[in-house]
Amino acid sequence: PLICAVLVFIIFLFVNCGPEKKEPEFLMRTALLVNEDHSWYKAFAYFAEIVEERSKGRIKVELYPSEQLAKEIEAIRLIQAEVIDMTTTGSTLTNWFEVATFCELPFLMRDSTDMNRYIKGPVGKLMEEEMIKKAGLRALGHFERGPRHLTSNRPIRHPDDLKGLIIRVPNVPAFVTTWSALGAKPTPMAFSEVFTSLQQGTIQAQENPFAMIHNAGFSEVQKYLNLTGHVISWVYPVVGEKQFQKLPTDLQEIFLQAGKEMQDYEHQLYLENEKNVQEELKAEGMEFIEVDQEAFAKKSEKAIYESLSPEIQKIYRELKKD
Ligand code: CS2
Repeated sequence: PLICAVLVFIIFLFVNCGPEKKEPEFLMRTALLVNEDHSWYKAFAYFAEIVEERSKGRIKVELYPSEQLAKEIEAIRLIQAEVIDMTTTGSTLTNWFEVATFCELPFLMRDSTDMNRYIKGPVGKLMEEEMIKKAGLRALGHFERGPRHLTSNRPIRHPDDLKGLIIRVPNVPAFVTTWSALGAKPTPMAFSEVFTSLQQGTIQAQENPFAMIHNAGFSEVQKYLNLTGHVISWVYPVVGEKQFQKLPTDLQEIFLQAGKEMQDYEHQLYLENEKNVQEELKAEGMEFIEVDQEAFAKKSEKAIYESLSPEIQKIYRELKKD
């Protein structure tokens, strides 16, 4: 009887010491490039909150900032292997299917009107289909970004000033083509490695929108913000298609609806941030440099066009016409 009593007590302890809350049925692990201060992180935090609440705790979305969980390319592979579940991505998907190049093709889009036309038009539709078919990812919306500019430690006004400059680019073929044609030495590298590499001098420059330059603290290691505005772009918040298909229909609906709300929420944060971010970068000591943008476009246009397959060149010509 004593042994029985002890056993019952042990079982009692075991049952009662478990976690208070019941485990979620679906855990969505999310790899983000940016840190907690960036609008993408905040938008995902908002998404996590509404999804958890509306699913009554059946879905939990866990966020890992600053590429702690995985770098962009790796994150895509891990989502495909169902090890993790969500991330943000865009032109990097060119490594899986070519039409993704239009998310971020230098000197093509002029402004956010062009961008929205692309996203909602045939190119955007094709991209979302290919994303599912070729990369196993489902877009939950899109995040608009500001133009990308070049940062460096010597002022760059004209492509001639780029000679030999080692510049980090994301793992995107069109970026390597563009900066090579412009006379620089592009080096593809994951975002989370950029700060340290700039600090150590293994790279001398990088390019990104204001929000990202600010978020990553590049003003600590870069003096000049050269207003190249070479590309307007967007990224998609994505979930693995297999993971999405495993959700029951009611939860899929919650997920998609929350995705739309995340997009709107992020857009508000993006617009808010754009208002002050330039001043903040200047206050941190960055010097803004006016650039001969036309010269950059002219020098690289042909190489960019020729690097595309005939099928993508055809879409490119149509987009340019409108
Ligand atoms: C980022 C990425 O790594 C970077 O510099 O700005 O988001 C980049 O734009 C990727 O190409 C998006 O797929």
